[in-house]
Amino acid sequence: MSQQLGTLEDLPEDYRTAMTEAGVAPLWPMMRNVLPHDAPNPVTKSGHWAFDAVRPLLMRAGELTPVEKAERRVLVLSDPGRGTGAMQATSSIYLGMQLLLPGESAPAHKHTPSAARIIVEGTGGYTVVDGEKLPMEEGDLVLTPGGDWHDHGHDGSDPVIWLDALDLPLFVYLEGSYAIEGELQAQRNRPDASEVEYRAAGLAPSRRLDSSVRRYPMMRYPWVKTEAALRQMAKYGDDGIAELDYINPETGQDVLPTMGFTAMMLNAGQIDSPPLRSASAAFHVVRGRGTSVVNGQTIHWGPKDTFTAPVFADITHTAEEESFLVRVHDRPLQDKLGYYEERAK
Ligand code: 1HN
Repeated sequence: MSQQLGTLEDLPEDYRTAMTEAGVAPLWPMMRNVLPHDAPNPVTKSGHWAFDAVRPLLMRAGELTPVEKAERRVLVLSDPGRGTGAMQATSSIYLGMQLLLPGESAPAHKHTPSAARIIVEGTGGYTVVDGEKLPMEEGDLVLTPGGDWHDHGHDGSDPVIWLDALDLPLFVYLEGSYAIEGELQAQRNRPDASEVEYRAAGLAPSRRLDSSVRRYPMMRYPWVKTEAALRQMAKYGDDGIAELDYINPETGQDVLPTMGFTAMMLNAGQIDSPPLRSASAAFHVVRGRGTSVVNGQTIHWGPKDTFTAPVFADITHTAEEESFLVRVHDRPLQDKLGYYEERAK
C-alpha cells in the first residue's frame, strides 16, 4: 500500500545542485502535492460577498472612475484562498460585480472566454450580443459566448448592477485569453430570441433540411419565466428542492461549454443538503434569506449576496424565507473531461 515518499533532503547536496543546473527535479518529493490521496486538496476557500458591503464600493467606483477609463467598471470577487486581487472566485470561475450608470455604455469587444451575467439591480440596462439586444431585468441570465461581439448600454434612469461569471481562469491557465475591440454594434430592431423563436419551453423553430441553427440560439433567460417554472416544480414536483438547469433549447445541453447554471427555489424552513460534488460553485441569491454551512463555515446570506464553494464542499443550505438562488458551476467542463463526480455524505 502507500508508502512515505522520499524527500529532497534525503538526496546529497551535490546531486541536488547538479539537477537544478540541468533544469530537472525529482518527482517523488512533489508527487503528493499534485496527486493527493482519494480527493483533491483545493486552494479555493468559501467566500461570501454581502451585497450591502459591495454596493457602496461599486457606487463609489462610479464616482471615481468614468466608464471610458475602465472599459468595464467591475469589482472582482476574489477567492479568499488566493487573496484579494485574485482574478478568480473558484478554480475555474471568475466573478465580478459590474456597474453601468444611466446613459453610459461599455464598448464592444469579443474575447476567448465565455461570460454570463445575472442581473442584480436596476432596469433599462441591456447587452448587445452579435446585434441582438438583450434586455437586462433583475434575475435574468444573459449569455455572452466566447468569440461573440458584445457591448452594454443603459436606457434607464437608475444604476444597473450585474454579476459577471466568466471561465476566464481556464483561458488564462491555457494562455488562451485575449480580446479584440470593435465599434458599437447595430441592433436588430426586434425582441430577443426568448420572446420570439423560443417563447415557450418545448417549442423551437421548425427544422428544415437546409436550415442552420445558431450555436447559441437563445442568449437571454428571463427571470419571470424561471421563477414561474420553479414555483410549479416546488408545488407539484418530486420531493426535494426545486432545481432547474438552464439549457440550450436546440440541443438540451448546457448553455455554455464550461459553465453551467442552475436555478434553485427553497421554501421557508427548507433544508438542502446535496451530495459532495466535484464541481466548484458560486451561489447568487436572487431573492430570500438563509444560512449555508460550507465545509463548517457558516454564511448568513440575504438578497443579492454571492457566496462560493470549492470542489467536493460539504454544503447545507437552510432557507429562512422563500428563497431563489442561481448556482454557477463548472460541471459542464468536468462532464466533458469525463470526471464529474458526486459522493454521498
Ligand atoms: C468582460 O468582457 C466583461 O464584457 C466583464 O462585461 C468582465 C472580466 C474579465 C475579462 C473580460 C464584459 C470581464 C470581461
